[in-house]
Amino acid sequence: MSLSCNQLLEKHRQLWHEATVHPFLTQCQQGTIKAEQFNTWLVQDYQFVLEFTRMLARIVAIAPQSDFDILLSGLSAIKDELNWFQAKASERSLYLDVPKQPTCAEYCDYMHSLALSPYPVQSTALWGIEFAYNQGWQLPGTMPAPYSEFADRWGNPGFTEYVKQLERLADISLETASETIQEQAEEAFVTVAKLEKDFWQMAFNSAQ
Ligand code: MP5
Repeated sequence: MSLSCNQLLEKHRQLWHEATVHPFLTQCQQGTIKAEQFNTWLVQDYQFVLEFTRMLARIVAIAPQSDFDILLSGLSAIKDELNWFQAKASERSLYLDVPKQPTCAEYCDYMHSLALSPYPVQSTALWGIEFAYNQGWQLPGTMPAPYSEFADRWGNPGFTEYVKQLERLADISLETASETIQEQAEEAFVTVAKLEKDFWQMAFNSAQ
C-alpha cells in the first residue's frame, strides 16, 4: 500500500489544524498581535530558516536528479528570504543574532536529525514544513499592514505552486518506499505538525 501526502492530511486532520490555525495568526489578521509576540516570532523564525537552509541543502545532496529543478528553485529563493528577514529585522531595530528559545532549538535539532533518514522521509518533512506556512499564513484571510507582506510571502500563488510541486516529489518518492520508510515518513509529518504548533505558541507566549 502506498502512502501519499493527502492521506497524511486526512489521517491527521486535527493535528494539522492545530499546526496551521493559531491565535498568533488570527491576531495578525485582526491587527491585534503584540509587537513583542511578532518580533519574537521574527527573530526566532530567522534562526529556524538558517537551519532549514542547511536541511534543504542536505536534501539536494541525496535527491534524484529528476527533483533538482524544484529543489534548487527552493534553495535559491532562500537566499532572498534570508536577506528579506534581515531587512524586516532592521526596520524593527531587532537584533537577529539571538539565542534560540527551547522550542526553536528543538525544531532545529529535529531538522538536523532528519539527515539520517531516507529521501522519502526527508521529502515528506520538507513538504510538511512548507505547506504549514503556506496554509497558516493564507487561511486567516487578507491581513492588514504590516502583516500582509508576511502573509503574502508564504501565501502567494508562486509559493503555493512550489508547495504543490514538493507534494508531488514526496508522493513519487513514497510510492516505491518500503512500509517501514512510509511509517517513518508519517512519523516525520506528525512531528513537523506538532513542532509547528509549538512554534506559534512559543511566539504567542512571549507577551508580557
Ligand atoms: C517555515 C518557517 C517555512 N519559515 N518557519 C517555520 C517554523 N516553519 C516553516 O519555511 P521557509 O523556508 O520560510 O519557506
